[in-house]
Amino acid sequence: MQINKNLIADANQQQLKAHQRRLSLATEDIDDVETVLQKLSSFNIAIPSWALGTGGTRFGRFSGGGEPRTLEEKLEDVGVIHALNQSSNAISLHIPWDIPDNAASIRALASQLGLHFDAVNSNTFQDQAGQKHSYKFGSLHHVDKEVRKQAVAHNVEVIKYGKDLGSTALSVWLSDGSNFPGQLNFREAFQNTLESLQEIYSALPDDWKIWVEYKPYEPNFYSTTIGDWGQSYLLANKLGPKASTLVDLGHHLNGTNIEQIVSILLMEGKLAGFHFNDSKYGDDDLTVGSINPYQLFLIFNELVEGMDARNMNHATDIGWMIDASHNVKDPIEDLLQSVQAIKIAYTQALLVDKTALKDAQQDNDVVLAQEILQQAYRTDVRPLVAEASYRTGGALDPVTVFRQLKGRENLIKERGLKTVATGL
Ligand code: PSV
Ligand code: MN
Repeated sequence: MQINKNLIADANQQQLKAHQRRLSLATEDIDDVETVLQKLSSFNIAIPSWALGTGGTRFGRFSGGGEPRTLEEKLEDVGVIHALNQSSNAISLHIPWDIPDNAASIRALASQLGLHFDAVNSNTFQDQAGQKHSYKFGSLHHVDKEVRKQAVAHNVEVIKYGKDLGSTALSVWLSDGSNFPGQLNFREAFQNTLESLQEIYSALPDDWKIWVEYKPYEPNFYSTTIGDWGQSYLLANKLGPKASTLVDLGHHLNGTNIEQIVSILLMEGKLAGFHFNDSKYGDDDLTVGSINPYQLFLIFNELVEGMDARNMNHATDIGWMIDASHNVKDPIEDLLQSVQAIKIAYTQALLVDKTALKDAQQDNDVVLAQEILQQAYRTDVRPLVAEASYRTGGALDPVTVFRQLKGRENLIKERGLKTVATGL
């Protein structure tokens, strides 16, 4: 299914007057509205191919209707999201969930939809049919060299798929770890991981990067071999300039100060990118901004400050991606909500009075520093986000328009009620 641009324009027309009223109120106190709008318009967040179907837990999965059955249909769904918000111009593939059998035609379809391919993700956390060695006890860290070789070969194969599609980054998340004390020699597991990653690193094309994701627990519950940002950073440093750390917001223990982690990684030039989601307890994979939007804002505040300090391009110098799962929501609606939440937090961070904040910090004026941050956070920037979308041909209100256009009903008509997307 593809969304007709005229229908988006018609829907916008109905909301335009109210939008313009809200916009003029919202921009009254903002100095350089045009710069903010320009930055917002060029900001895009990649959609993971595995988030387009309904997720589940180990207790069950309640599939929705009209889920994409093929990679082509997943691309179409991202095309729908992008048509509505003009901020999701890339898709990130997980191999082997989404093997592009015919790279040329997949690339052609993507570019017809205005999309390109973000990082490709390898998968050595599940066994695939016909696989020689099992990953039950890990992959890149495995005690058996043959298992490590197989996992390295898989990553090299994923790079090849990515090359054919025009990707320029390999994203590696390992579930390698241990379930019980004594199961694993931590030092050897780390060394094995490093050696395996070095082999993968040497297979990277010149213009490629490798992003090393960390996670404290799950599926292993005693240790994870790349369990936190320190371990990932250590590996990235040992690997070299093409390697950096990927931060998935759900991969921290409760109370962790993620904004501080982000700030230091950015300062060191080792922040690869993000997997955005939200959580209350752990790796909950909830809609971005649904639980703790203030934390998201604080993260963006560090990002904007840190990127500006290094003269970076906000839109392209960091890999922005969602990594969420939707057990009870329509995946497309959920992803639209997530992208909106990210754009809201980004806009609020752009509005922080940096000079005043710096002065307050210099004066140890703690109260004023908080006031400055919260002034930006409490600004209703939704009209600016809507305006940026409108100006680039998207919908003023993407979720409402998706519903008005009967997006899901049409997908069900096209694909059927009982479809299940590949993925977790
Ligand atoms: C693991 O929890 C993770 O965050 C990794 O990024 C995986 O690739 C992704 O989720 C998909 O399951
Ligand atoms: Mn992730």
